[in-house]
Amino acid sequence: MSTYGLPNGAASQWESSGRARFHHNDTEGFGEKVTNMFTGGRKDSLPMYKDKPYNYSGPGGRRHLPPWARKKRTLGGVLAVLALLSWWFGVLSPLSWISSKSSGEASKTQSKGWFGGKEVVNWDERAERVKDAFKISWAGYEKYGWGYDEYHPVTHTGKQMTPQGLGWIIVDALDTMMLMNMTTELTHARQWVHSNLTYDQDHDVNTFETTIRMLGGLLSAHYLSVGFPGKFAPVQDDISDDIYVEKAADLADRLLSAYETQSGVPLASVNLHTYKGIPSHADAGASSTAEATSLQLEMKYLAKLTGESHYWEKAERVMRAVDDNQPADGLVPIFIYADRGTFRGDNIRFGSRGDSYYEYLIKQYLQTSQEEPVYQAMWNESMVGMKKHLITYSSPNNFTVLAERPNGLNKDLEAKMDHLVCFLPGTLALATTGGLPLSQVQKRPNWGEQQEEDMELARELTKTCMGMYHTESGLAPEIAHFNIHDPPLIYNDFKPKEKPKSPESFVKCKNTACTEKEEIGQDDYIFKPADKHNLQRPETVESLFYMWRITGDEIYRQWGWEMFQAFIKWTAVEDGEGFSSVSDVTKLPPPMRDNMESFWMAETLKYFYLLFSPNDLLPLNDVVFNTEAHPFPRFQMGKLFTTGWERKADRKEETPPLNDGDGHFKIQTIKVTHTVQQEVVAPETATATREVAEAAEAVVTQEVVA
Ligand code: DMJ
Repeated sequence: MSTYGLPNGAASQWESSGRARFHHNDTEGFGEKVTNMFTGGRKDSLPMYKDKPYNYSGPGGRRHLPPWARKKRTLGGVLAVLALLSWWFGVLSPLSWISSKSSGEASKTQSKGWFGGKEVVNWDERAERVKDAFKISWAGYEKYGWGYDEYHPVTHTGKQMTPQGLGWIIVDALDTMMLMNMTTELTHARQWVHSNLTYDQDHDVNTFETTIRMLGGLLSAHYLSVGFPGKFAPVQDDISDDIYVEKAADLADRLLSAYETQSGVPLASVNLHTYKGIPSHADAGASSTAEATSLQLEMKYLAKLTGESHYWEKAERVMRAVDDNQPADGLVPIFIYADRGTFRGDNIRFGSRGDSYYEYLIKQYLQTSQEEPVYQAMWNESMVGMKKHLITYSSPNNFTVLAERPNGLNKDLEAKMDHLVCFLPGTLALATTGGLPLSQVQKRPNWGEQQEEDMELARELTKTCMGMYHTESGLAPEIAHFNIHDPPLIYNDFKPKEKPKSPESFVKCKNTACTEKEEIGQDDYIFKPADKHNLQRPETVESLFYMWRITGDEIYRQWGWEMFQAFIKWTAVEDGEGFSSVSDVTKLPPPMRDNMESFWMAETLKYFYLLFSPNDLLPLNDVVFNTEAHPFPRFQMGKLFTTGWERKADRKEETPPLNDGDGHFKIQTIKVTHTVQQEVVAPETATATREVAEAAEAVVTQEVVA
């Protein structure tokens, strides 16, 4: 088989994507700690497939150890963590020679310190600290969990999700290793993919998760290795250059069986061996809307690489099925029936099960070099809908909140933000500028008030997401509930320059000399007990990355550094050999959950690294990142591909009235500002409904959510 080539029209973009500072091979250091590097995958457990190890509490976590072991490990752990932290922050600093060597003047910037002072920051050095965190995470996994799909860094155990494992952690991390130029580690991973990875396994897997992580991981590994020969961690071995795309095509063929439904909307799961789609066991068999509509970037890039149009057509058909429902104001309910292609329920949100539907609208438009305006139109509609129905403001500090309508657009607003929502501000900035620097696009004739407004909204939402990190540990919880004005203030009810604004900073001085400070924003939200965990999710640093690249405002890098330090400080496991998700960000130290999500290395550390690296490492206008942070090239459709569908001609252009037909729970938005409105909800109905909503929510937070 010949090497799969570059997509037409992408070559010049790739040539422009220079990365001059990464030349050396990375052979020293952490790799040497690994003792069982080539032992192969262990196959001793066959747990049920779980698309995310969301509620894993693990056998034998810290608290389950016998007292003698606990003591010994605690002492060892404390020493290890002390050593790690002091090394990290430069007290012992065996890495200080790296920083003194690598601190080129060009990478140093003068930033405004938190209280106005000047601070010289070496961002290259900070990117190296992220690489160190990746190396530690990878080395721990290599040593104790090699080949397993789940890794528990406290107990040093692993689990497979299918009999022989799916390469969940290895495949998801390939492109991060390439970007970080980690040749030794990549060589090992590539060998494993070549010798151990098979998708011919008689087991159900989640269609979406397997697409975004495995298919996405293989495709971006192909892109970075074949698209930039010799540039990103070049590996010398006898394995074919086509290794990644061949595995990707085999996997995609198996996944496509999920799309064999009457409507074309994919089923939630698929058996990889029998090529059989399987409906969700919950939600009356309906698929999650975000899951069904976040497969297109992967299938379309594969179609482009292989010239096989059926990948394209199957993925695209889903978009038509969704749009045929003519969702009001472009906002979609979070479930969709795969057989009929109709929505289930009215729950509208940009959090779990809604999120990447919106993300993939604008990214599909960008992926095919803006040749498919239908997706931009759908994105634009959804942004209009978001501003009209979902954007509100917290009380007392007017942080901008992207809320939910759990019972439909005509019903009450719930001011809840999943961490997952925090992808949106960065994506909004990307959509507004196409990924080009703001200073450049502002000079264009088509730039105007609307675009300025959207950038301002992106800034405010990023600040809200960053505000969620202002906890005891500096880590955000999974979900925050905001206190909002009563009645809610709604974005669209304010003129562009009169929209409520959050405070300039998260702290304020309590005296003129500013010797005493106070945090702002703590009264604006609460965390419910079931939502206080942190899964090492990437969405906020993802937005910081886009906001930095686009606006050039260094505050986003500074916030990223603060966040990164909190991750290092509180998620490092006791023996210093890895990082774990934690179960309560308000406790110090936050208790460990003993799980390292694959997106920690695939997404979170990748976005930190990109945030602190020079901007020519994967220029935003050359690539699109899939929802698992795997970069794909933008390309032209060429002769082989076309948008094979049109929106219904009889589209309803109107938006629904803001009442539910039977009088109660009408949402009254207010005009301009601060006019006191009357209570429009009968109190007893409101209380009852809130109780039901809270009960439902308690169930929801126990589920595995994307
Ligand atoms: C990732 O798998 C993807 O980013 C997905 O879109 C949402 N959930 C996780 C990260 O939080």
